[in-house]
Amino acid sequence: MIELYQKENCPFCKKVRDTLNDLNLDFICRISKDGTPQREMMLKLGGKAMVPFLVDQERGIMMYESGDIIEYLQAQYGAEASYKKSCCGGNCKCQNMDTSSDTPKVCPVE
Ligand SMILES: N[C@@H](CCC(=O)N[C@@H](CS)C(=O)NCC(=O)O)C(=O)O
Repeated sequence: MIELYQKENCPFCKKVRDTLNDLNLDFICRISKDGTPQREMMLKLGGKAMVPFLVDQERGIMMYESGDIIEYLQAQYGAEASYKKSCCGGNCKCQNMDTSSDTPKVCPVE
């Protein structure tokens, strides 16, 4: 699961949230306000008092900097998102997709 440590009114965080939404990625939104346990966890994991901070647990990735985060998300998940769009408009829960193929398989849930 992807976790985003963020603040609601932070423009850099909004850019990252928009990218996650564009890619149809589920994520856990952690509100990283001063004095919260989420903030403490972010400092423990990443060491910096800055948002956004992304944790991609499955891939063992932790990173700051919105530009780097967006680049990472697009490189890692962009092919999958465009495959889903070509398959069924991005609304299904396709599993085990072969994103290396240009020819979409038939969506298993449609
Ligand atoms: N270069 C960073 C800038 C991030 C940034 O300035 N974040 C502000 C919030 S908008 C911040 O973390 N301020 C300190 C804090 O909120 O703890 C990025 O693009 O992610």
